[in-house]
Amino acid sequence: MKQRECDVVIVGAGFSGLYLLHRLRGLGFSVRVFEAGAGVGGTWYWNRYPGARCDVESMQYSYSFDEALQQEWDWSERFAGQPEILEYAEHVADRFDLRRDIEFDTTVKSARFDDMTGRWAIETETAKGGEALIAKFCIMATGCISTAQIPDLDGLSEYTGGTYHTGQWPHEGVDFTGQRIAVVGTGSSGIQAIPVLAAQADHVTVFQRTPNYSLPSQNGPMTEEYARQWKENYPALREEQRYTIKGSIRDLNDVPAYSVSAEERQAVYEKRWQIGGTGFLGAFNDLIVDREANETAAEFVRNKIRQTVRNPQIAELLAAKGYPIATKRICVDTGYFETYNRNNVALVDISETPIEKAVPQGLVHAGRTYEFDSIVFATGFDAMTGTLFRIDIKGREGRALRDKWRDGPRTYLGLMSEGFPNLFTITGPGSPSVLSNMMVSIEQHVDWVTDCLVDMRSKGREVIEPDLQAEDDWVEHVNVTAHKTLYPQSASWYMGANIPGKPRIFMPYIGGVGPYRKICDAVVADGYRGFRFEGDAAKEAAAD
Ligand code: FAD
Ligand code: N01
Repeated sequence: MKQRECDVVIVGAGFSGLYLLHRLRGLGFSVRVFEAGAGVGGTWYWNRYPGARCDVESMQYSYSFDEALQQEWDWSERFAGQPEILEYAEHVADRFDLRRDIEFDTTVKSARFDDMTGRWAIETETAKGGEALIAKFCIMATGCISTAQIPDLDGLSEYTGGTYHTGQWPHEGVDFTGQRIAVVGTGSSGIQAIPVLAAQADHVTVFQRTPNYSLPSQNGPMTEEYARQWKENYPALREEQRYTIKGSIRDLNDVPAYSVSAEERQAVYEKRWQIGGTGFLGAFNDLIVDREANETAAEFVRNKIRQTVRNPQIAELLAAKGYPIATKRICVDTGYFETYNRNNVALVDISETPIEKAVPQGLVHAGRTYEFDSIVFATGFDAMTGTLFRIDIKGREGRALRDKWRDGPRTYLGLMSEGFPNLFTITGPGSPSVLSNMMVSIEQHVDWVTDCLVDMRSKGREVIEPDLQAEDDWVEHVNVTAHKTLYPQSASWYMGANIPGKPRIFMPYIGGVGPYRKICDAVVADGYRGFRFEGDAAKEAAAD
């Protein structure tokens, strides 16, 4: 294997990797990006299932780092669909000439820290072989929900029809016309895909393990006026976004649910329902901390389902119960519940009895064999840690990341883990990441990391690593903060509950995007409190 060297290796060319490359290259670092896919865009490259769409408004789910970019790009809808977001990622890659430093169809298999040299040895794999590369810094821009999860069903390899996962959708699309199809899973992906699949296929059978709360997007074409309002005020609005709790500007009603009458509460929910999107959850300020308050929102959504779905038994099966609304990732849909009024859609409740097995002609559940031409798995991802664990990451003294994180991820600020010097994670566990508008969280992490690398270079510092105590304190803080909310009460992928055997730990940081940013900034202002450095002491003294 030939060996090259560079300052920074970035793994992943989604929105995190692209912005990292742009910033670091502009600052004079030598950078290589490795991307398993054949193109840029990450999530939006892989998740091409019909109906895939963003649920953060387009004007907010976009980069803020370049004023000309945000002025020149026009979004066609209030909530952009996957093809348009992918087009945007491709535009960014071309506009900033990023592709020349990205190696596509290249999977990073291992990253090992060499204690003697203080460098990372990275090994890649391609169809033609692989390569070893030495880098001072390694940045995992590998995404939080990028490793698709297909259930380990007995007999699946003998099934003779087509099988698809929403997160690994064929680029050429799939024509389901005239087919009987199964959809397994009713999370955000399933809920987006089912109405579109039902319009195309002959028949759709949905296998539902847990019903989900879903809000209507009320999506529509972007109006010129709305886009203009944003574009004229982008700098101020972007700054405001950065200090919000969710990374999005939403109308938050800062009063508790029970501070108003039942009628008024209904009216508040109804108004937000009609506006559409996740703004519904801003109806009252205690919905994620007070179970009774939460129940008022949950029951409102259930009643909407009961009003929409004609068959009362199906409506009751679809109405989520037993866990608070928003504690599993809230879904946003276009005509999801209405789809169950179609003659060609059936719902199978598998909450009590799991799918037994696959057979050559379909799936067996509760003793009945269902025949399908295709099965669509909308069964989610091994989130937050799964993608990192698929890379053989070894830190000081050969310690494996998967061993260190055996009982749950351990990071300082979601940025680094003790024992793994010069290894950063963008939107890693322990940061707001998946609880936020991720564009805002991505930009904040990329800026923090690149500023850190510039600071180290100016001071002659070679190695950065968090202190164990700082990390332990942060892990504790992340945990305590989560348990002040209702989130840990549901079996969500935030808790690792969708993967058999995964530790049940609330992985993202729920303290909010703005407060978290302030913490990260204060750490820097305090001389990178909680981190230690190795390097050129003389140069450092001169720089200070
Ligand atoms: P990703 O986009 O996941 O990119 C990571 C890249 O790393 C991938 O291309 C992957 O191939 C590559 N990679 C991973 N491991 C390796 C390896 N070992 N070697 C080489 N390459 C590797 N967020 C929101 O804020 N709002 C939304 O509405 C929203 N909608 C979503 C809808 C879907 C269907 C999904 C799945 C996610 C959604 N998200 C949303 C989250 C979304 O993942 C982020 O918004 C954002 O796109 C993440 O960008 P990223 O670059 O950090 O990661
Ligand atoms: O995955 P999920 P997803 N047998 O894990 C079921 C983002 N996203 O791809 O709830 C039967 O949410 C599982 O059941 P249960 C967003 O962050 C955003 O839909 O575990 N069923 C569940 O119903 C989202 O949260 C958008 O009981 C099984 C479903 O499969 C994240 O990506 C759109 C099963 C998986 O739901 C992941 O969403 C799409 C089994 N063995 C995605 N295993 C937006 O609109 C799992 N399930 C922004």
